[in-house]
Amino acid sequence: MKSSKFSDAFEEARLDKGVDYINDQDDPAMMVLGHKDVRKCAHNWKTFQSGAVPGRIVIPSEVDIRDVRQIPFEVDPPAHKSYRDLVEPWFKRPLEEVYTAKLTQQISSLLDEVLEKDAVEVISEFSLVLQSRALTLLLNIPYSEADLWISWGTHVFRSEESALDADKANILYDYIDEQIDKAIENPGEDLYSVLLSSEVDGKKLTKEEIKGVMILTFAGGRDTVINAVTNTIAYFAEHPKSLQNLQDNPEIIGTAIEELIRYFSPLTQMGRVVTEDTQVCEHAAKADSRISLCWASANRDASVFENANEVVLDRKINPHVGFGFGKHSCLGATHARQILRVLMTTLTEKVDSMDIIESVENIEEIDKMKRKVGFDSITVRFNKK
Ligand code: EMZ
Repeated sequence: MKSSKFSDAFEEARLDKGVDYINDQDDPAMMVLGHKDVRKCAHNWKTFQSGAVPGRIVIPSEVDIRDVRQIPFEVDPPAHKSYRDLVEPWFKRPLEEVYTAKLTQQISSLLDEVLEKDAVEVISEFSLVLQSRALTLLLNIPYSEADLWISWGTHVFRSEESALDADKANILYDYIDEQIDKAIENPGEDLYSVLLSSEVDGKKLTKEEIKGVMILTFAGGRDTVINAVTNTIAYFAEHPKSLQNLQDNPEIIGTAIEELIRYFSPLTQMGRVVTEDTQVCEHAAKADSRISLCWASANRDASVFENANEVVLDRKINPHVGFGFGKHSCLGATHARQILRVLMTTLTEKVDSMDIIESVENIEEIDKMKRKVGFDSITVRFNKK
């Protein structure tokens, strides 16, 4: 089977009941699987809240490794809007010309590096490096800071030993505390300083709130972006004609980005906590229980997507939920899309073909749920034009 094939792990349950149940650290969740139901529940923030105990809406739950609330991710309206309005313009900067030019320069020189090697382990030598360097642009801090983040590995909360590693999480929390203190002493034009000088509803943000925004920025776009980049490389390695197609028809790059996000669904699901006894497609959901909005399942719903299990790079209508849906849709989506756009463009310019030498799949496993999200390792030869 092709390395870049990602099958639909949820089809049977979606067609059969529309939901499925998983246990996660004794805090079970009812997974909502159909596209329409996922969007309906995401829209209904009153009944399905994000502002529960910090970490509880994440699956696997992070309540044991985190007590800082991620902002605006774990806040409900109306406070959510004030925070979101504050950070939104900053997270739209990736659309600016200077930002794109810097990102292009970063990705282009990284590709030049891997093109000189015989074989490249894509995650450690390419995607992790790319994500970390690009994050310096999003934070507007010196490029050299990326080296430290690269040393942290793919996931800021997960390690080889544990899916939820409190010691590892503490490295990030201490680092962010330090950076906030540095910015207080010596303000600059970086995200920390911008947040320190901002007000929400007439009040200065507290250090705790700033930490909440920063943890989200570091954690939310880490493994998700790394997987999206790695999976994109795997896809074009195995579909050279598609790479050629992008080169001949660069106008399809926009739809190609959306299609690859739909197909890979870098984030499988996100939870919500139920605030009152209710029903989700005729299944009871009790107050204070958890549901999950399963983006990966909704993105393969055949009643919405024709040939849902195929990658159709020029798919015209693509209401995917790969970046979530509703008020909490991904804050980092502009940055992520721009990374994929620059990556694809640069690949078409510099790379003739790519050969996968070996790959080990990364299967996300929670209770009985098993889903391929990317690779644990994938070695590729990049061939120059
Ligand atoms: C949280 C989450 C946000 C969570 C969009 O998703 O991403 C996960 O990778 C983190 O572990 O804390 O930020």
